[in-house]
Amino acid sequence: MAADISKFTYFLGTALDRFISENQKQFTYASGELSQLLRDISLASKIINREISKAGLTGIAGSMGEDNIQGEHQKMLDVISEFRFIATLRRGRQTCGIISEEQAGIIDTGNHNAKYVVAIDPMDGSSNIDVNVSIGTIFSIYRRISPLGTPATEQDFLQVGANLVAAGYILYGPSNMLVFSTGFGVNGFTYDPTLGEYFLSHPNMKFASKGEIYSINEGSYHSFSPQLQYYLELCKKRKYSARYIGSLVADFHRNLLKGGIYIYPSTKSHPNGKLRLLYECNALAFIAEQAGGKATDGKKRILDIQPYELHQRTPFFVGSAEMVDEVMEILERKM
Ligand code: AHM
Ligand code: MG
Repeated sequence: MAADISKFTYFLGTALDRFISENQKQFTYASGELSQLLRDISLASKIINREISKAGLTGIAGSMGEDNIQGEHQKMLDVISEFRFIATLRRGRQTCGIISEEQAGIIDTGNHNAKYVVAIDPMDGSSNIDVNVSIGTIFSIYRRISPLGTPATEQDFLQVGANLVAAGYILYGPSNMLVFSTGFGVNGFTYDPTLGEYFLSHPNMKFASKGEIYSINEGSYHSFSPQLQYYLELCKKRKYSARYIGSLVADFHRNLLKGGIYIYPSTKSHPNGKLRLLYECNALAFIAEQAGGKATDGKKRILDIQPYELHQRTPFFVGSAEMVDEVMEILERKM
């Protein structure tokens, strides 16, 4: 009789590389370039994961002592992650241009014959780096509009989110995860650092239609609209759990797995909220919709917003469909 080894081992799912090759038909233009681009993103994420895992020892957990182009405090890992992504995408040769949270203009990769542009927040939630709390990377991939053989233009990036070819995030948490969609549902891959590979661990991820978690920085309660304050009181009356890591990727990921809503609203001082449309909200809105959830700016679908500038901000309501619908209905009330 064959020995039963199931007690001593665990099942390893499909490796990312195999998943990509087996699902080539799910890549809108299926000529191999987008597959290679996703492989490049996964490679950069492994390098960044390696840097993060020893950040406290190598002295890269702190600040740069400078602000980025948006006037926000820059951490060393913000800069290192951006460097790694740009270098990997440049070498991968599938991207003609990149925009990033850390730089004002388009980064020309020199690969002018490439078909894709990437909008990326290389290190999101960077205020959590110093305290060893989960952080993430968010990426959006568009097919360029400008002609092949020329540098990427602003118009390549100023496309509605509905045009996304693929998007996803990497969560650097207790384990490292890559979650992405090419428009055929959402799949999550967990990194095995001993093998240096991502394996499919969360196939066909779905938002529950409603949940009992709300994620918002309630410290700013007094600068929210009366309608939003009313919704938050409702959440409390219903004894929903308040969960806010302050790392968008981690908050979004938890709500995706458990059901819930993440809100970064407009405030009196920041009428467009804080989060950026092109490299934060669009990608997560795409994932949310592919997982059966919803994402709006409080009035309209995020993926329908026509961008007019690269670093445009938007209020953001994302998560379980019924929760997003309910808050939208409340926001319309006269109070
Ligand atoms: P960042 O891209 O500069 O890190 O800012 C985005 C982060 C999100 O991850 C997080 O949800 C939010 O900012 C937290 O902001 P706040 O501290 O205002 O609640
Ligand atoms: Mg960010």
